[in-house]
Amino acid sequence: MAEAAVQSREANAAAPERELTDGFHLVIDALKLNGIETVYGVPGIPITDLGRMAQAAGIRVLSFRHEQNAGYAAAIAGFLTKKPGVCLTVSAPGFLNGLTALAHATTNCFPMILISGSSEREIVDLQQGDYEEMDQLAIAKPLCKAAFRVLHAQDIGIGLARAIRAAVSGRPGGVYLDLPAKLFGQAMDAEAGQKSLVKVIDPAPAQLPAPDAVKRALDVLKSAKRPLIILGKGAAYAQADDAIRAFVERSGVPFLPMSMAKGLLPDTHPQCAGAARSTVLKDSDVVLLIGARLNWLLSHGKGKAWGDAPKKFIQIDIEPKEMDSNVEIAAPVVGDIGSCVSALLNAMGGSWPAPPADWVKTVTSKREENIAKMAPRLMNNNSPMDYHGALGVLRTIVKERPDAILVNEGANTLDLARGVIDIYQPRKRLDVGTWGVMGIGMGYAIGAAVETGKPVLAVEGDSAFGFSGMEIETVCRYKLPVCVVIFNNDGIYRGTDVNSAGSDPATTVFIKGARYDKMIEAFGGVGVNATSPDELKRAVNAAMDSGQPTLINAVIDPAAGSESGRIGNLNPKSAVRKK
Ligand code: ADP
Ligand code: TPW
Ligand code: MG
Repeated sequence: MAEAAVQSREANAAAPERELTDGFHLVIDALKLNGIETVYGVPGIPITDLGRMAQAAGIRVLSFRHEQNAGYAAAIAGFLTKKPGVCLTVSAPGFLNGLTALAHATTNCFPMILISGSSEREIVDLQQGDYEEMDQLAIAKPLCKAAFRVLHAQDIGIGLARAIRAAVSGRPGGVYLDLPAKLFGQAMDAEAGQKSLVKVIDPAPAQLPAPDAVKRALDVLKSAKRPLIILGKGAAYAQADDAIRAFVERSGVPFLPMSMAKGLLPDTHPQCAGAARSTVLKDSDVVLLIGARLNWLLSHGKGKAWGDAPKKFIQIDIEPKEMDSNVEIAAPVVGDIGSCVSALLNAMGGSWPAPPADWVKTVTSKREENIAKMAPRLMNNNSPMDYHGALGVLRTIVKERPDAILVNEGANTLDLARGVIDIYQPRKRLDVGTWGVMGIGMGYAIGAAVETGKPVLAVEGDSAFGFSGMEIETVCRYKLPVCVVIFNNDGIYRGTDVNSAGSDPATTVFIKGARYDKMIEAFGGVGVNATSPDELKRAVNAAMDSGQPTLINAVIDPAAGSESGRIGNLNPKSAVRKK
């Protein structure tokens, strides 16, 4: 090795005019050429210097405390920007830590690239026990949209180009890029290296729907007596906000936003059916899905939640295989949402009939009734707080600060916040997504603050927060405007369970009266213990005004929640154990 280095130095000396580049620099140049300005990761062999050099070259490199959180930051960066979020990890264990986030990105249709360093191929393939040995490419493959490995410096440009295009084109998703340690030090002629880079042209080409499909969709919609539009997070991702709003308003049809589509049109919009969800699902006769899948979150488009009335579905999605995934789609419209919605708008022509007035009235009055029922509960000033008292305060704060981004996870903390806190602008609510995963909290908060520069309010169950809690050091280190509110009910779902068989605590309870606010003080952030809605309001407003990293321990009555929040029905029932 040393001999080879000496020889190559001598070769350089013999031809001093020949400038060299190497794998490190080519990766950085390729990222910059493609407008990737931020990388989320954890340093270590073999990518420590890559991070250093990337930072020196002007890329923002954010170092996390755990790769999963860096990966979640990259995933949400992809959702917010339509550019792949990049996560950089070390080999085997770091790679595996990042892989959960990559799978999450794929499942949620967010564009993301996980770049992992890896060990020597020759040793890995012969299973000779290299440092952090693992066949990472094989492991990543089933969990992402595409997986590539680059062995030669001259292929870095094309490798990254493929990764970018795979992540953002068609249905977006996660891509794995494997960079073995040896690649980084490989030298090549600088000019040839520069030429080998690829700037991806039109990475996510528009996909226009067929005119026939557009006509069929409008015919079905026009035939409806009780139409409904469901907006999903694909619609939020598409950034076709004006076209979507124009289409929904022109149609006059009640709309139901899925959780991360809230704010495309404000939740307070007169057509919003969010507070009449069960009524519109049950009683609608034609349902137009825009960037939403008929998965478990929509009860697979059938069964009790959808009632007995026969239904016709119209579906707009970029992924043709999504059609008929659960039920027959009467009018599939395949294309990108911006193009599809614009095509629908154009084809609607000058006069489009309003939906039947009795249906609109039914939906509106159900909505008003439910909102009125909820209102007094949101105004209570109980101490310790219940969920509604605490959320009533946060609802007002978000109303007053509609450009703040809300991150939300937990069970009761998630389900109740989703219903109570109105969202007014697109892509302002980020949550557990398709898997209902715990642990996205601090990664999403950091990614959102970094990518948008907007203040972030993270509303976290005490259990949910625990999955990523160490990243409050990261929040403080980068001085991000993140306010974390922990709904501390001493446990998972409730803090009241008792172990009847021994002295260990019950499986769902945590330390009583824990003071999470003290954690952030260790890192110079602001910690507040809030025992009433009034105290909570003061603390959150102060945090949002100052932009200082803040963690508020909101003391919630341990008896206030319910098992699994709103999805307790998904728990399997024991055949022998009586509850
Ligand atoms: P939700 O959970 O909000 O219901 P899903 O994640 O189930 O949303 O659905 C999102 C859908 O949006 C996916 O089927 C995906 O293929 C689709 N999608 C994502 N981006 C686009 C786009 N730009 N154009 C069309 N469809 C898209
Ligand atoms: C990666 C299972 C769903 S919700 C939840 C867990 C552990 C925590 C609920 O308690 P929390 O909220 O956050 O305190 P609250 O208000 O109801 O008390 N592991 C992963 N994902 C999931 N979804 C779980 C476990 C779960
Ligand atoms: Mg809890």
